[in-house]
Amino acid sequence: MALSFTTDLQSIVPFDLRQPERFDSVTRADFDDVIRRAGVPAIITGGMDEWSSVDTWTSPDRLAQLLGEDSTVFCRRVVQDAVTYTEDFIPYRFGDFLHEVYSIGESDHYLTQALVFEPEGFLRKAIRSSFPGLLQVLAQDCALPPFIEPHEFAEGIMWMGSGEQVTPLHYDPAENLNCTIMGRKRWILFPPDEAENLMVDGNTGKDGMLSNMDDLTAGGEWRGGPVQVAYDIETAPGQILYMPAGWSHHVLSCREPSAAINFWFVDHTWQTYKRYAHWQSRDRYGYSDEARRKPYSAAVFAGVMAMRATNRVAPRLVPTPDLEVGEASYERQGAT
Ligand SMILES: O=C(O)CCC(=O)C(=O)O
Repeated sequence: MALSFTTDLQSIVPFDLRQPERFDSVTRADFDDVIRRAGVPAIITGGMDEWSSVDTWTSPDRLAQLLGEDSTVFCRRVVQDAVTYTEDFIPYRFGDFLHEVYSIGESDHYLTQALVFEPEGFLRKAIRSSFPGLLQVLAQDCALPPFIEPHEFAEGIMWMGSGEQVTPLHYDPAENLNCTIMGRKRWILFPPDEAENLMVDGNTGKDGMLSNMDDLTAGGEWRGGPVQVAYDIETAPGQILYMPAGWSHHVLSCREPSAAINFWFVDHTWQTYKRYAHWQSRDRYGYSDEARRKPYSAAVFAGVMAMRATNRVAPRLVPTPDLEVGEASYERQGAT
């Protein structure tokens, strides 16, 4: 059974699928004290009021004007029944991509991980070397959500596709604010301590990759372990999905063009690192190892706090040359 945007997942799985709490007009204090502290996914509205892209990117004209049709962007090859996540970033002419997305409504390419918002300080240098392209010019139609500050995020990157893209079940080590500009997406989310229940076929869960939702629901039955907590969330333009660190997510784009920018964070609380460590401290079979968890989370927490302090006191510590639109400093071409 292939999980599609319209699959009635609740009729297949033996656990309740939850809906996120929704927040409007979030202040800095609300974000830290209520949303982040709760440690579960949430939908935030009102945080993208400054984004003209929500209105203007519904047609390709503005994007073509900003980036230029002859610019090169880097795309991931779309695999419908994606079993695993493959970062085969393919250089592609932006004008051709726009035509596929808006006019044909079908494309084998998924523009992912294009850096639009850069962090401050030395992180800037680190981020530059690991991302496939710089589309910073697009930032002028978007904005940092008002409840975060430039030194807090690691990167703000773009995702754009013609519809029906799949990003298979995986987790990321940082908190995430995923801001939808165009199109709807469905997110199936599980907290870090469910990771063992999502691994089938000998998958260890290392490097953030877990089983695929299609495998987990093959034959119309749940094939994973005894899951207690899962969310089934739909995002729409103007909405921001907050996802805590380490949450496994399987993402399906609806059958319409989609664009989003997500912000990953480096500015965390001790709670976040305890969660992060939950899935990092695994034994070689992929099972969570309680004894390694505490020292591991303490070490990661100390490391990130040091990085954050350095980033604050020494902004621009390592000067980075400005790049042109679409120019890449990315060195992992062909990597998976
Ligand atoms: O939108 C997608 O296809 C995937 C997004 C994602 O994995 C993320 O924001 O972490």
